Amino acid sequence: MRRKFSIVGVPMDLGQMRRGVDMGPSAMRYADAVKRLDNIGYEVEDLGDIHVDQINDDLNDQPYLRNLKAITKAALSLADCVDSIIKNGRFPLVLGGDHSIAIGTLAGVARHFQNLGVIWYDAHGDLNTDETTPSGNIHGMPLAASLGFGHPELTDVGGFHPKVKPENVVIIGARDLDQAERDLIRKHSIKVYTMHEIDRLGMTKVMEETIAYLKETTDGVHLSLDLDGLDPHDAPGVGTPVLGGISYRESHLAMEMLAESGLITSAEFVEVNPILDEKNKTAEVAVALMGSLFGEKLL
Ligand code: HAR
Ligand code: MN
Ligand code: MN
Ligand code: MN
Repeated sequence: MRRKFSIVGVPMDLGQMRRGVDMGPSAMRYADAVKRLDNIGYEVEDLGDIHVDQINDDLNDQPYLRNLKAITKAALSLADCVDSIIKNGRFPLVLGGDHSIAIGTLAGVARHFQNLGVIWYDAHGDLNTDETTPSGNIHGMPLAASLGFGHPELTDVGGFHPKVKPENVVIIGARDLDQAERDLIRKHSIKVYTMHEIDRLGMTKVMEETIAYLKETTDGVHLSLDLDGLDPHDAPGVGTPVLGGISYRESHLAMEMLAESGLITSAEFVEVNPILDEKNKTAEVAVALMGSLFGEKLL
């Protein structure tokens, strides 16, 4: 793993309807994200936040793609930022913001890999398009967009698509999938560990299989960790909580196994909403998981 980190925040809340998730980057900084990595022994720089327009003026024009313009504009800035972080030989760590930001992160990361792997740690598939979305919220679309499915303004951020191939994606923690998302998963044989497989196999086996699967064919792996992948008891500060999620300890185990694998080449932590949180608990959980992901040991 690269030894030098660059942190960038994306104060984005336009991909969904609940305000406050734009304060996620501040909440994770307040929970000492920088110090956590510094203590492990990395050189860390905090680049501050990407600019996000604070207007919702396309709300009524685009009911199936709310705030499309502001979201794609921020995605392009983020892609350029992530691109230059990697060019500088550093590890990009992106703090969200709602999950729509992954479109920009992956647009930046994918310029550097022929066969990028993606671990999508989430209660949701985020595999909707403007034609299937039940909500019009773009945070339900970023994985589809990165696979090249959906509106061209989302799929072609950065000027190319797809950013990732279906066979290089692993979804972990899914428990709230729309029918069109299920159809897309089957059609493209995307590997998914739903809560059923996590219960049945245990997180150790799930991560062993995930790591072995991605190791085969990928030349880099991006971790996109939506805090709602965790159970709402452990991560209450999220806009779309779903009961029956991955526990705090299982999540640490997953991160520790990823650290051991040395596979992860970029990461983002998204959907932390401090307004909905209990005393910044969810941001603290996110930062604790960063600790494990980047090699912190208990002993
Ligand atoms: N599938 C639903 C939709 O498309 C809900 C998506 C909620 N997404 C997130 N990100 N919180 O995972 O609107
Ligand atoms: Mn706002
Ligand atoms: Mn998500
Ligand atoms: Mn989610």
